[in-house]
Amino acid sequence: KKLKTESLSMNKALKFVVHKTCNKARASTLTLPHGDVLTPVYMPVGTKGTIKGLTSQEMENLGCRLLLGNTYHLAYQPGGNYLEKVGGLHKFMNWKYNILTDSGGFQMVSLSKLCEISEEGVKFESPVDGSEMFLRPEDSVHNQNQIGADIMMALDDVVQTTTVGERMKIACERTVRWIDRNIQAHERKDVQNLYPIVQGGLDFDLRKYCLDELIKRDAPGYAIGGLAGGEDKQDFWKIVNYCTDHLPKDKPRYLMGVGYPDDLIVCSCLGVDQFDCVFSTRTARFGTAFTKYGFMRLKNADKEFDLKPIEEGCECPTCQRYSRSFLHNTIAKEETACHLISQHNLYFLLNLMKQFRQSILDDRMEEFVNEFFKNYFSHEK
Ligand code: PRF
Ligand code: ZN
Repeated sequence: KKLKTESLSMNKALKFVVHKTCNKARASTLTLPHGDVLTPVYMPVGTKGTIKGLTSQEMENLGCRLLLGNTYHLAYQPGGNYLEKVGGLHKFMNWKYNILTDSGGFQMVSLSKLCEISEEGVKFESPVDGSEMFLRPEDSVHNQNQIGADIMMALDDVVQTTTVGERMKIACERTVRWIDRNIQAHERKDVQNLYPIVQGGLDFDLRKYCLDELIKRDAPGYAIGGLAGGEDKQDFWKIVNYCTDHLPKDKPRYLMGVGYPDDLIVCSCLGVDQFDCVFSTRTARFGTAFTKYGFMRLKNADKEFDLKPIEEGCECPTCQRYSRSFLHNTIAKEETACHLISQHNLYFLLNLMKQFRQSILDDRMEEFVNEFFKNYFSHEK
């Protein structure tokens, strides 16, 4: 039976130019409808149309040119119809750069107790008011068309990474069956890009099957899903490496849900171009800051009278003005401290990717990576 697949790459909504490589790592420019994005890139997560605690203006000042929204949350609040009416999410949040929206697939894992999956789609029960939302691939794509994201994600069947056996196979095969429904439903191929998501857990044969099927659809870019869910690092790296070995070299690769500083470096070396994760801002709200010497717990007693910035030499707005002591003493009482630490952590990841990229362009990536790991696992503070 011949597959009736529509090509996704006929559009002009995405251009990807690789400027230079070092082994599998790439320094590229991803051109989207709302401007250029230099890759590898970390994409901050603003689930409901705001980055928790930061304004669009602050995100722009940090150098962010591509941020993430979530279809599931936006469909509830403020809703796809509403966003379409006001001219899309860009206008709604006054953001003139690019937006990527996740399909809602991940919520099958994060809200697994509140959802029911069938061949038709996924039924969610709202944790807020108990109301139901049915999300079929068609609904996810329609909502993302209304939101107006520059990059939309296909609805996939996501299961916990460490799942083995039949359920993992079903999820992988369903993700492949759903891809054509996602593509069919996409109404704005000339101005919005749809990325398929490679699933298959930790099983190389399932990954290969999924890769082959999705690559046939000739999409503008591809995501690697189903990782960062509690699996061993060794397994995680091998699957990332396997996927980047098989994905087209001339298209961007997005590793979903990965955002620890050391993982960004390793996976950029393995040829990943885009990352996202809520960890940087979530951990900031609990008082943990990223530094080149590893995580810093600002709540720890030794920070009480420590007048140094989070990281000496950091050029972020937080480190220009505030001390560890100030943050230590205000974390429990003030929203402000959470905002300031989030801002530092986002700057840290955006800047880390910028430095990594520059090291490729300057032919000194190996030195950069060596230096990063020497510091990151040292005992300094
Ligand atoms: N699929 C979708 N979103 C995701 C993931 C996925 O596999 C992950 C990886 N666990 C994070 N976000 N749709
Ligand atoms: Zn800083």
